[in-house]
Amino acid sequence: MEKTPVPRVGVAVYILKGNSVLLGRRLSSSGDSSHATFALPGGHLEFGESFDECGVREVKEETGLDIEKTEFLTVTNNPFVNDPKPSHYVVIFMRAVLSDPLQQPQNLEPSKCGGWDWYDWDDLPSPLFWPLEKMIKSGFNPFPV
Ligand code: 8DG
Ligand code: MG
Ligand code: MG
Repeated sequence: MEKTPVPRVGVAVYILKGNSVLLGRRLSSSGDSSHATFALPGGHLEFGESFDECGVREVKEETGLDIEKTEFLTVTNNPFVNDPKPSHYVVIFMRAVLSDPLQQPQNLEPSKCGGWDWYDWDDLPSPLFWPLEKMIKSGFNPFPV
């Protein structure tokens, strides 16, 4: 029998450096709505993990970067029900800063990401992953006021 699909929890991290954030181009199956769009580092919350632990772990696994001062920002509900492989994520957005401001990101999961780079908040690349596009268009800003 087919398993009933359920929403999963994602954690995505805005790493802030000056006026910039770290984004990478997602590589997924073509037809998937996120393919080739720019997204934040992040991934799935594991059993027993805190949001902070998940953010720190995913950033380290995907970019090699060490982050600190992780803070919860907001949560969004993201159904990807029209994708070829439908999914649904409740996504926790965090912000953080680099432990060592001189540390450079590495592309540690080249099958999932085309590479990481810093992008000025006022000049973000396109196309953004739609959950990001949507939250930014609604006026969301991850920088401390
Ligand atoms: P894992 O095996 O390392 O745990 O997972 P992953 O391969 O790193 O997962 P992911 O796709 O990067 O993140 C999980 C889901 O979170 C993703 O499929 C959809 C949702 N998500 C958003 N916005 C963002 C975002 O900006 N970045 C990331 N990484 N995930 C996001 O809705
Ligand atoms: Mg990951
Ligand atoms: Mg990821």
